[in-house]
Amino acid sequence: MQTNIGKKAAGEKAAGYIKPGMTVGLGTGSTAYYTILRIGELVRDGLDIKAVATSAQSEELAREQGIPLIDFDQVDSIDIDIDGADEADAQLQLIKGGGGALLREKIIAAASKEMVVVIDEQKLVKHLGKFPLPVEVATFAWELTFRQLVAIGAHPVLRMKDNQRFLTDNGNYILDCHYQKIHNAAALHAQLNNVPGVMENGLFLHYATRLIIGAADGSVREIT
Ligand code: DER
Repeated sequence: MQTNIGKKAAGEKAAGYIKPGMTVGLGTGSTAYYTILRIGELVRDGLDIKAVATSAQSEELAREQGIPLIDFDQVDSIDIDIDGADEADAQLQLIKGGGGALLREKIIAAASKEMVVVIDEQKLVKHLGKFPLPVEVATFAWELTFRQLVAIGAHPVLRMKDNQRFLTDNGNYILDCHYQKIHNAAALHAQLNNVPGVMENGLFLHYATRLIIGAADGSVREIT
């Protein structure tokens, strides 16, 4: 994978907020990838943490890096969750799910005291919505859920991968919803999650506490 300097800079910077003894949420995607690699270095240098992963992909990477993973029945609370995003605005509202991990990511984010989001500068937007909003739906009667989403103006498209219907780690489908511009994210979040068959949507509105933005020259800036 070609190194994205901005993603690497942001991902590595986020690892600096981890303190000994913390329970850490490991995000998913090509930016959180750099965070997990950096955490692996810190663990090998003696950093004492425990972690939970937001996807099978991140779990595998964490194991490869020697990061101690724990089961959720051992988790009292998560001190810091570090994850990527597909779009972020200056109010720290996010669209996530480009990697298909949104349901697990939101469960972890909601249980975390802090959520540090790491992005390349191109993902910082004035208005959410240009990136299609991922919506995770049950496979049962997904066509009916699809039609319900059409009826509320979501412009859904079933996500495919290698000419197959994409399946999330949870065995669900993703419908990517093309809004172009989202005017009232809170209202849309409620409307989508009110549709029977919808498991979760990729709007993360009240979780992020810090946004780390990496630039192509390797510099980073933060919004809190
Ligand atoms: O699926 C997700 O929400 C991931 O965090 C992902 O979309 C983030 O994107 P990245 O691969 O550009 O970091």
